[in-house]
Amino acid sequence: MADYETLLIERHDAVTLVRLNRPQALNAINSQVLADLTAAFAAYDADREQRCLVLTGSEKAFAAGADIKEMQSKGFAEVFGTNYFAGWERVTATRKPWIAAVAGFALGGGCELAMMADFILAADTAKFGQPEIKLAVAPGMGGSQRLTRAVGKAKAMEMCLTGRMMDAEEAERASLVARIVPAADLIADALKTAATIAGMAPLAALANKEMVNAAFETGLSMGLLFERRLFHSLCGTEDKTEGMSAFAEKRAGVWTGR
Ligand code: CO8
Repeated sequence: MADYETLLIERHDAVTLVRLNRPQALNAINSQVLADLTAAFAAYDADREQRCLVLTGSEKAFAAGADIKEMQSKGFAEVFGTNYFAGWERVTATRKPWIAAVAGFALGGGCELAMMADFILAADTAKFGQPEIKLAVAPGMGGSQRLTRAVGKAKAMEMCLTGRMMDAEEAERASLVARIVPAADLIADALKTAATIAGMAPLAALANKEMVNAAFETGLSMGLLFERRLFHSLCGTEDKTEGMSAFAEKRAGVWTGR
């Protein structure tokens, strides 16, 4: 397993656990974090043994934003000229499932990174926000788009314009997170949830992820067609034959990934 300057990686059978590890900066996301996450997610996607990934931070902070100290001296010419922080598509292009397990602060780029996940599990200590306006800037890693799609215009607009934080309960009510978990149980719960996903037929996991994501990218009729065609495709897999036989024979399916 590769070593990363800003990440700690553990393997739990078919689940990869990635911890952001810049405690001195509350896991603020700098260019090195982006490079490390890009490499770690590519390695996960390419590893046939790994079936689900959990991304987490510390008890105090998932990530308190993009690194303000890195951005402090950068002007327009530099950030526009270098397309600063433009590599996130390589993280969101991850084909296999991944979960963000959020405790403490998920602010600015931290909230935006969590929203890149397939879903968020929140500790009861989680706090979400897009406080960039207080720095006289705005979200830049997808927050204005993903937060609005997740919670709707009114709440997203209020969050972005006031910079206020949303606690875990409000985030669950607003459908930003899938579930709230007691902080002490967050990692165990996330690993268990990930193990459940890792136990599914691999091609079905890819297809389920692709079709739910299509709901954000397409209109309803194209989305429904895409879903049906992917369903049809899964009917060509060995695992579908096995899954339906196993159900009829009252036993657990054994997957080959074909
Ligand atoms: N960047 C750099 N350092 C940070 C950050 C950050 N985002 N957040 C915290 N730190 C550092 C602090 O400077 C401090 O370092 P030091 O000990 O050297 O002074 C250390 O982490 C601990 O932080 P605090 O002492 O402030 O801890 P508190 O518990 O008092 O406060 C808070 C916690 C409320 C989370 C506070 O740290 C805070 O407000 N942080 C900044 C939150 C923020 O504004 N985030 C948004 C940043 S902008 C952004 O994310 C833009 C994303 C899009 C970029 C796209 C480019 C194209």
